[in-house]
Amino acid sequence: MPDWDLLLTDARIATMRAGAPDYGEINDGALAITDGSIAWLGPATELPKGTAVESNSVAGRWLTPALIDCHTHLVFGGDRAAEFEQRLRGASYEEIARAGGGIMSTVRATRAASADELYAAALPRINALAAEGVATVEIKSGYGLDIENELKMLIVARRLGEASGVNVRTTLLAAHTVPPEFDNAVDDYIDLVCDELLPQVVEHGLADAVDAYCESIAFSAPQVAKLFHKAADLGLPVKLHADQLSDGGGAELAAFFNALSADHLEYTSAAGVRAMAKSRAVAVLLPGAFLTLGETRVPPIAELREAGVPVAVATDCNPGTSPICSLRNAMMLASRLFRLTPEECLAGTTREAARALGVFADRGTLEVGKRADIAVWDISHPRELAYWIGTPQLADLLIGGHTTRP
Ligand code: DI6
Ligand code: FE
Repeated sequence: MPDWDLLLTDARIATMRAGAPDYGEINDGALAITDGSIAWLGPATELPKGTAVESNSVAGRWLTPALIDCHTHLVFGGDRAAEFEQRLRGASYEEIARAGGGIMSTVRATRAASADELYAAALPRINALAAEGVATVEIKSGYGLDIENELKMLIVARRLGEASGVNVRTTLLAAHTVPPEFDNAVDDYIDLVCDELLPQVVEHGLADAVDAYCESIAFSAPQVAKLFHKAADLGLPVKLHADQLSDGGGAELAAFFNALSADHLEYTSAAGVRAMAKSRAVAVLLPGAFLTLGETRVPPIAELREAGVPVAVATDCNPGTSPICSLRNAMMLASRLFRLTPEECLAGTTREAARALGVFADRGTLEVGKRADIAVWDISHPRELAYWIGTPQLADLLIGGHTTRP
C-alpha cells in the first residue's frame, strides 16, 4: 500500500505536459503527494489497490501546475503614477526623462528607501501574485545601480520568498540603465559590475541568473557580451531584455550565450528567431509593457511558433512600463494583444515559464517527481484562465504540497 501524505480525488487535471494534447488533460483524476512532491497521478480508476491514505475530494475542480511569473521587477521604491498622468496630459517620454523622470526617478526612490521599506512595499505585490495561483516568481534587481543598493534589492527579494512562502528566483539586472555617476563612462560601469558587484553577488548566493537591457537607450551588444562572459565564468546563466524598442540583435546575442530567455522581442528579426530556435532560449512575452507603452509592433509570434521556440508570458511588473501585478491579466493581455491561444497562455505561465527560469526539472508541469506546486481552480475548463478578466476563481494553492489557505 502506497505511503502517501495526501491524495486529491474527484479532480480534473491539466498536467501541461510537453507534447500532450488538450492541456495534458486527465478527467476524473487523482493526484498523490508525498514529502512535498507528486508521488502519483492519473485516472482514479487506476489508483493502486488498498489506497487508504487520507484523501481530499476537490469536488470536480481543475488542478493545474501552479503559475510561474518568470519576469518581474517586483522590488522598487516609489511609483510613477505622476508621470503616467503627465503623459496622458500630453507630456512626452523625452520631456519627462529630461526633467529627471523615468527610470531614474525609481532609482532615486529605491536608493533612498531602506531594505525594510522596500520589503514592506513589495510584500503586498508578491502576495497578490500568490492570491492568483503563482507559486514561483522571478525578481530582478536593477533600480539600485551601485553595489550597495543592488545587493540591498537582491537581499530583499530573497527575504520576500522566505516570508511569503512563494519560491523566489533572483536575477541581477545591474545592467538595467546607466547610473548618472557613469553618464560618460558606460564601459567603466560595466567593469564595476563585472569586477566588483558580480563576484560579491556570487559569493553570497544572491542571484540565480544575470540579465541586461540591450537597447539603444541602455547597453550595447558588446557591453552586454562582456558582462555575460563574466557571468559564464562565475557559473551563472543569463537572460536578456532584447529588441524591445529596436532591433539591436538582442535575440541573437541571447542565443549566442545560450541564455535561459530573451524577453520583450517586439523588434526581433527573422535571423533572431532562427538563432533562438538553435538555442535553449525561451521567448518571454511581456504584454503589460507593450500595452503601457502604446506599442504597435507585436513580437514575431507566428515565426516563433513556426520555429518551435518555447514562448512564455510574464507580468514584467515594474513601476514605469508595466505596473501590472496580475499574471492572470498578463495571460488575458497575451491572448488579446498577441493572439496567443488560452492553452499557449497557460503553458507560457507554467511549463515554458519554468524553462525560462531553468527550473523545468522540478516544476511547471504536473508529473511524478516534480514539486507539488498545484493550483486548484473553480472553472469548468482551463481555457477560462485567459478568458475571464479580473475574476479570481482560485480555490486553493498548494506550494510544496502544503495549502496556502489553511
Ligand atoms: N524594459 C522596460 O520596459 C523596463 N525596463 C526594461 O528593461 C522599464 C523600467 C522602468 O521604466 O522603470
Ligand atoms: Fe523587464
